[in-house]
Amino acid sequence: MKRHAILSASVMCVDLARLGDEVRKLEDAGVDELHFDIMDGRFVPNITLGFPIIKACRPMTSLPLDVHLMVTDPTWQIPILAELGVNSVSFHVELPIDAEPLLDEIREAGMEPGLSLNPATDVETLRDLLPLVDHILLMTVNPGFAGQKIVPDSFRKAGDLLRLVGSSGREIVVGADGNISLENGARLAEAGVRRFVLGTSALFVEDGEYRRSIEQFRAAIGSE
Ligand code: S6P
Ligand code: MG
Repeated sequence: MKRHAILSASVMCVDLARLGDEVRKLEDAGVDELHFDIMDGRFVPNITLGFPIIKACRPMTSLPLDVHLMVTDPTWQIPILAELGVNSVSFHVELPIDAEPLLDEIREAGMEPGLSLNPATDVETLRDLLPLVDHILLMTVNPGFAGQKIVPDSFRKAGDLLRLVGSSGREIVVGADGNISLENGARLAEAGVRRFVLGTSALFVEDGEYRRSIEQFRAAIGSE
């Protein structure tokens, strides 16, 4: 039976000068949620989106808003994200912080808690935290920039991660982020990935036909 994959549009790839039009176009095209990359120039060597962009988007759409925090100190951001109407949040498991209370705080604030994992990080680092998360974001490129090439080991790693999640007995959505093209998406879907962050590889392509891109992507990964 075909399952519905969650297609998440990466807002850092839209034409920010036309933010309102872009968000409406993405919703009409059938994306399932919007993905916001928040960076601090320290955890990754770049700075992209921030709170004002999320605030501007919230009243424009009923789509869920997912925030991917690539920052060294996510702790103070959680109440702000909740206030902005964000639906799900992930922060990086590599951070030298106590993840448990932060995951609890995200849930208590009414958002779905998640963890993100860099390409070099072993999936085993997630094991003890699985009871506390609703979703995991597997980075298939080193975070910081759109338009990179997938780290080839990502396919093996996706399989390992899906097996680890399966052993937890919990319903945890595994997503992938970075160079999610039709071909890479299809291979990751086969491994069991269910959420795909779409950027310049499959959605923000030259013709700007978002609806067609979404249909093509769903067909490539066998999503209803
Ligand atoms: C990268 C960020 C991502 C990108 C997305 C771009 O650090 O977390 O969400 O926006 O990966 O996609 P693409 O297809 O250009 O790699
Ligand atoms: Mg991201």
